[in-house]
Amino acid sequence: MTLLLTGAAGNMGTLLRPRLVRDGRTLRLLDAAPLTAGPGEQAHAGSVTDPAVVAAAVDGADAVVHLAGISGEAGWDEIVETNLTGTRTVLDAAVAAGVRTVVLASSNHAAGFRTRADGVPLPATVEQAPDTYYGWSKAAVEGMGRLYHERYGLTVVSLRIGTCFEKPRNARALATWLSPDDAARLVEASVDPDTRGHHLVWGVSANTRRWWSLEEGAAIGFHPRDDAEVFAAEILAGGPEPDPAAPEHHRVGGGFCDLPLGVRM
Ligand code: 15L
Repeated sequence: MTLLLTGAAGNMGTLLRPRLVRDGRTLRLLDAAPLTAGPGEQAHAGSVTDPAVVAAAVDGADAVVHLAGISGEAGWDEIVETNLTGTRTVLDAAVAAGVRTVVLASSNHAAGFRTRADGVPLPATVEQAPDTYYGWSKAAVEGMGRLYHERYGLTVVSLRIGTCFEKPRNARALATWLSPDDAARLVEASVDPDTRGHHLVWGVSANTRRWWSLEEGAAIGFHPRDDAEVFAAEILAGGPEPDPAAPEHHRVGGGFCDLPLGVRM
């Protein structure tokens, strides 16, 4: 089985690589930034907006995990070029190469203005409400995934990823954290040959303070095991409990909802 990771040198790519390498699998890595392939890996250099580069990387792949993109607020042109043109290039190449499954890294910020008032647990299919140009680009990526599924029968799993770092870093992330191990479980469930069709799933761990639904993930076999609560004492450091009614904790996108539009973070 050959699995292509775009954006393999980025934050999530770096966390996922060692967790996705296994016997019988070639992990193909694509990034514009330099990469050194380890055992079981193959490196491809270049941009996801370059059709020739992407076609070569996708050739022979069974599934693509498309992580490449700008991962926070930025100027309009760079967001459109990298996140939208990049995703279109990857989807076109996947269809041309007969790839079975494309996993799209969306973000909670596609629905950043949704709140606890929209449902607890909040369905992964809750209507989009982007909080930034970045969140809007992820909403568009989800729509593009749906388009390519409907047109070409490609299996597409869009992941509304929460906060994926080695450890949660603030009180909000006690609810929104996606542990690296759970991120790998989510990718494995998404690329499993039994997962077919179109799916929209929250990328979140089994956090005690989670308020986003795990139901859609469970439907494709994603069963997270980690809980950010083990870091709660360290993060809250004896301070007050976070107020779920405060905007940071009430809105899906937290502080992104107040960022100036188009300004790189
Ligand atoms: C995201 O989409 C970002 O890529 C990441 O850096 C975090 O800010 C995350 O959302 C979050 O909401 O915590």
